[in-house]
Amino acid sequence: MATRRRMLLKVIILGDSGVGKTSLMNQYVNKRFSNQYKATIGADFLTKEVQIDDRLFTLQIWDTAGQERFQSLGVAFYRGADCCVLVYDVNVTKSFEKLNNWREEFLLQASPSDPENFPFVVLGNKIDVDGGNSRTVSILITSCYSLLLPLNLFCTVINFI
Ligand SMILES: Nc1nc2c(ncn2[C@@H]2O[C@H](COP(=O)(O)OP(=O)(O)OP(=O)(O)O)[C@@H](O)[C@H]2O)c(=O)[nH]1
Ligand SMILES: [Mg+2]
Repeated sequence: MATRRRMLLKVIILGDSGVGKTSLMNQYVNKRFSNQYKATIGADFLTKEVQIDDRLFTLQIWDTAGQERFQSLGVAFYRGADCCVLVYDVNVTKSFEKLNNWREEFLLQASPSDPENFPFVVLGNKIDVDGGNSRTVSILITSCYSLLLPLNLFCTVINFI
């Protein structure tokens, strides 16, 4: 039986400092969560094997620094990305508004061959905080944003928040 090559998929996680990028990656890969905040310095990756149908993939998940002063590695590692996860904190509107900047910066630096169809995932984190009472970014707004993202109409939505 012919063996098929395992595919490597490179995923970049971007978003403001403190939105929970490192926590998400650790939870997804190691199933561990810590309440302690330790700012990411530079960037680092973890890998995870996933099976989709009968194919095995290795996800190389890059966690990046949200704080500008810690973005010491530059953004050279954006290149060759297969997907970009844009993370915001549902309790911090600013972190949602900043998603466009992260997206634009990513497209600029990664310069994917087909930017209009590049897969982005928008992820609203920290929905548990204060039992949801501190939430400032609604599910509706996020859904609109995600739907309009490929149409390049997202700026309009952001301006209406
Ligand atoms: N309540 C709650 N706290 C969270 C959640 N995700 C992360 N946190 C906390 O939020 C803080 C920041 O999380 P990090 O994962 O370090 O944030 P980050 O986006 O990696 O931040 P930078 O590395 O500075 O870019 C930590 O104290 C986490 O414990 C969540 O879903 N719910
Ligand atoms: Mg981090």
